[in-house]
Amino acid sequence: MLIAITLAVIVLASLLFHYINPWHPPALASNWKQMDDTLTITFVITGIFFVILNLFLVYVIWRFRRRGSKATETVAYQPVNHKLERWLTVITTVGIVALLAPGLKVYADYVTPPKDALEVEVLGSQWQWRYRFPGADGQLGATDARFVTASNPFGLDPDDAKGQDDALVDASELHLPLNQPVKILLRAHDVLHDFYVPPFRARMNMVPGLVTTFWFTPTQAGRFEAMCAQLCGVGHAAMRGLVVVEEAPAFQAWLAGKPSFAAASKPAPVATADGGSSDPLAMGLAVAKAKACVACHSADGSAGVGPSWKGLYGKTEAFADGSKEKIDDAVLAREIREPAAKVVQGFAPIMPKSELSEAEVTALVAYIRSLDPVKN
Ligand SMILES: [Cu+2]
Repeated sequence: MLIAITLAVIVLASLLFHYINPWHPPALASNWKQMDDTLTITFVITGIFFVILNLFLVYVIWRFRRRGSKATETVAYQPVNHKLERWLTVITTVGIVALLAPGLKVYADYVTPPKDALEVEVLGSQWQWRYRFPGADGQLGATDARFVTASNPFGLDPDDAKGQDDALVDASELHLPLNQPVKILLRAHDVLHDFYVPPFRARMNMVPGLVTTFWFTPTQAGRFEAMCAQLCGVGHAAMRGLVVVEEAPAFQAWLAGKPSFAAASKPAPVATADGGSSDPLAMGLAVAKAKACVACHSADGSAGVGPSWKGLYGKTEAFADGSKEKIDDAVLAREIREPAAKVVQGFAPIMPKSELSEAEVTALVAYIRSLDPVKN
């Protein structure tokens, strides 16, 4: 009887929780209301069966409980009941079809973009986002893993004419035009990632060696957080991006400020996320953001995957090999260039090597030094 009461309480509590719980998905900001509808269908069907089956069990436990110490009822032995089996088969089939069919239909729509969709490539790597738009020719250039270098993170084929005008966004912020269908092409450098913007109800795994795709139309202007939805390593939680949906003219103005592949591959002074700045501190901060250093190193002393930069400069730091060093320009520059050479004690040797130019290293070191005005 205790089991029957417990089951009844679980059913009641589940229903109650559903109606009063404070967690709801964020407001829909894309065309994919079908995603919500599919979830609702699944939820309603499984919810109805959950309630019916559990209450049936409660009834059976109560109805056929043992009465008194000398129970006389005998149990009927009925190994086969074709009629019941037929009914269960039919009901289960209908239930499974109702659960699966809407999802198949929506998925087919989800990977079939309209013809006028704007193509955008999203490139994931540990632990940052990059984006690429086709240039005036409307076509993305060919890529290959063998072309990937620090100065060509997208791995664009230097000999492909179509790629020369591709606009490259070497930062985590992506802008998209409002009410324009967008075809997202996803690639990953290293491990599985997953580009996910919850209000768009759209996401897809990014698989090294493959290009995966989906489409959506942003229907609300605003700023939406993008996150990686595959556990992709120790910096996973910091793998965040931003999608800014705005009117077409504002989007075009933003896109016009992004360098083409041809321009980016010319030996330029310094390519920074803010489009180039002569202020070394601003440049250092821009480098820190563009190279995703800030994903692991905080500037305010809060704990992160790597040592915080606040108070780091001038400090005597212990290293995993047992040595101690005072953090100065030379040590910082070495750590940036060869992160695996010496690792600060208490931290995992996981910092990826990102080849920065001399000017970028100098700017980054100046920025880190500036975070400690006392010792500066
Ligand atoms: Cu990731």
